[in-house]
Amino acid sequence: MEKTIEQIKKEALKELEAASDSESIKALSVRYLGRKGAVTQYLRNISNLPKESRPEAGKKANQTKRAIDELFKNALKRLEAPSYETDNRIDVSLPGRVTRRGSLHPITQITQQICDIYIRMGFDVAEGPEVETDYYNFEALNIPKNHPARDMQDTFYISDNIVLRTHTSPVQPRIMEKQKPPVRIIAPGKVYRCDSDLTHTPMFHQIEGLLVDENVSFGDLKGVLTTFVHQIFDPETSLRFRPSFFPFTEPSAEVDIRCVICKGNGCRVCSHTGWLEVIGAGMVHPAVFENVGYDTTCYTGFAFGMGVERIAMLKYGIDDIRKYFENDLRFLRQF
Ligand code: 2NM
Repeated sequence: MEKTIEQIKKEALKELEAASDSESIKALSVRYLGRKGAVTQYLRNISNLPKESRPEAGKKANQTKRAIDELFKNALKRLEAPSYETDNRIDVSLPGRVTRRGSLHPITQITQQICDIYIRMGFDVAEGPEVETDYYNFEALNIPKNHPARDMQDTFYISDNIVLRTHTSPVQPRIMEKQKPPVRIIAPGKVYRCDSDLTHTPMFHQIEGLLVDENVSFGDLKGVLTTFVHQIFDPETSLRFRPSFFPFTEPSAEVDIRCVICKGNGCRVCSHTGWLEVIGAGMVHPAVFENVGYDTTCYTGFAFGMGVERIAMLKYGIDDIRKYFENDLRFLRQF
């Protein structure tokens, strides 16, 4: 008597169980499902059955064929899949994968270095809001209503009376309103101006300083800034103080240093002048003291401000300010 399809399946399963590698499973597949395979033969013989039983027998045989095929395929897949034993064994003697340590952004590093120098000279670090009122950003600092800095083209306005601070100076009147002299503070932080080209970004960093006490002179200002320049650049660096103008200081000065790139011989960085402008400074204008309620008959003070990006560019020889803000790790990892 011919074998039933169930018997064929049973035998196939038994043989599959005994097959231990993919080659023998493939051979089994040929023996059962191939052109001359047992299942194929069985299907062919259905045409010899009585007409009434053919559809039922055909259906059942095809189902069984698919079931056997699936079993073979799954068995093959299991054999070929990577197993913990053969492929994923952990070699505990391999060196570990090192996670690269991040580092502080160069602007953060220079900000900390600058602050450290002033902290050692007795200054405290003060901070204030980046979204500032028109009063503290301009009015309290003696910057008149028609001053070009207040123009929409230079200042980001949030509303009529609220701006993104254009300098860190507003921190100074905020502190002076709360604290009587002596005051010795530096204010580091982000500032914003409508400006964007090779040498300007709409956000940049400033550090401003303020010292108020009895008998503070321009000589004290020169001493503090000379000490600062000698510590951040080189103790041999010469300085020069040129007359200038700021609404919040009188007299005012631009502080130049001997070019750190060419040592004064003239190069592109210093526009062949041998000097670099790095700090603005002056004696605090009496109007600023009056705005915060300081007695101008007994107190004087000086203030100064510098751009952190510029100091970092000169210190590290960076030629394009935009490099700070592109987040290119090849640049950032150098610091
Ligand atoms: C500068 C230059 C000169 C400055 C003045 C004041 C304040 F509030 F005391 F009046 N803060 N910062 C100042 C003075 C800033 O930056 C180039």
